[in-house]
Amino acid sequence: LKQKGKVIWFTGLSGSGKTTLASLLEEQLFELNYFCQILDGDNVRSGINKNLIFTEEDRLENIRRIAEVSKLFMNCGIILICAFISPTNKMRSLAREIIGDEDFLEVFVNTPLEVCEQRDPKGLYKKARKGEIKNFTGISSPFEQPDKPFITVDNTNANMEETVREMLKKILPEIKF
Ligand code: GGZ
Repeated sequence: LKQKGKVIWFTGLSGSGKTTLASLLEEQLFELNYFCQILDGDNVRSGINKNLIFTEEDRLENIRRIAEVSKLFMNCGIILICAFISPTNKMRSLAREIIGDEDFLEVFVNTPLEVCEQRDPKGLYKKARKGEIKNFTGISSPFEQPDKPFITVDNTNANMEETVREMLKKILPEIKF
């Protein structure tokens, strides 16, 4: 492999666009012959983290396991693309600590709550407003903005492909030997 293992860690609200950006980034990295793997709610919370819910304690455990698994893949030279809300500084610091500061590239998807709630692709915000989902990030559970992300993406009305191409320029020097 002509690459270094790294973790590209997306943080942001539900509906902010983390998964879309992660998939586009994966596509562009594959096109350049980089070997990568996406971890997100779909493949992690349905399997290895099936027993976890959305209390602060369980979210921290969710993030801890994801970071440990990421480290194992990363040590094989794989580029991990992780897309989790990871809402607090404590959770992101834990991930950074496990993975190692140099290999942890934090990408903040800074889509405002109003926009995420307007999009509401799965109707979750609506349910959260009605109290049908407890501890919903941004509504009844906190989201702390990261202090010094490696990259901040404001994709409120941007061309996502272009956003990812820009992102890739910053990421590539980090993952080449
Ligand atoms: C936030 C929730 C909740 C609550 C279910 N709060 O937009 P989605 O649906 O597809 O992605 C969200 C996903 C968040 O899981 P994470 O593992 O990323 O969260 S964390 O990092 O905080 O552990 C959302 C769905 O799960 N979902 N209930 N209460 N999002």
